[in-house]
Amino acid sequence: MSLRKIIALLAAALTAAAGVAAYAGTASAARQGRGSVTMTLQSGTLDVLAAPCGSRPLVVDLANSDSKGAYVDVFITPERPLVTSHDVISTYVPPNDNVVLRAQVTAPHGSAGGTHGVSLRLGPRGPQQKAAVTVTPKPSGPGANLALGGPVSASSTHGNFNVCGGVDGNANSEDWSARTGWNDGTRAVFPDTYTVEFGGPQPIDRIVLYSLDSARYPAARNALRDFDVQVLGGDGEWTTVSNVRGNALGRLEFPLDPVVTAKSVRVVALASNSGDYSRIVELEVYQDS
Ligand SMILES: [Ca+2]
Repeated sequence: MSLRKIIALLAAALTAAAGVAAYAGTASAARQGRGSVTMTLQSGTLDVLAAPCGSRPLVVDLANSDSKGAYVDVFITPERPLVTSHDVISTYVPPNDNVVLRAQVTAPHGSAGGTHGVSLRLGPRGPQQKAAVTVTPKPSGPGANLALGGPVSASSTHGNFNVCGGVDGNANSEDWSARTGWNDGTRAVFPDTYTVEFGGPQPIDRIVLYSLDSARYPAARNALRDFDVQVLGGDGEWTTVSNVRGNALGRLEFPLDPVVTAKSVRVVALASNSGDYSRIVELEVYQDS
């Protein structure tokens, strides 16, 4: 945490203790025209997938043009079925500086497609902005990637990564630094598992695994080396559909013939080429027919 943030939190705590309305400074500054905090939505549109890993952040920039710091509240009101990570975000904006806020927008699994608004208001009576959020239902049926958006779980996840990274629809290893992958959290300890569920038995006929393979992090030194691909059948038993040993490729495809009915697919990582972590850029499970 930066010194500025620590000071801001301490100041916010003191203000709260003194019973001072957190937004008073801003509203009054705006009225008096001596500089104030302005709110800018970084993008007025957002696409979310109606799945556990399908949420996306609304990014709000608060800029203070005054020579005095200000405490502000941003009130966030989503239209149904949208859910936001916060109803209100309170923050200190230092003088002549800006603060970036993020509120995660989620459409619950099973939501219908459509466009819905999220309104953001600076202070209880301040200026309002609206973001348009387009909800896409989770794909199903022939040709669908059933893994997209999860739900997904892992034996562990490194603190710099998100378990959703392996089912976020981005299979490009060049985006690894943007956290589009899963990295386990137990260094040099194996096995590690990464599991995606389908919410019920589904016929599946192809699994595609993207392990880390970029110009900077080539597969021969970073991809999963030894791993098993397993499916969970309707009987609750895990079955291994492929044993991979000595892999040095970034992308591997596992056709299932005949078609398998599975509730879940998991990768059990036994060793990686780097020797430290298991890394999956994307796991895809297809229902082709
Ligand atoms: Ca990904």
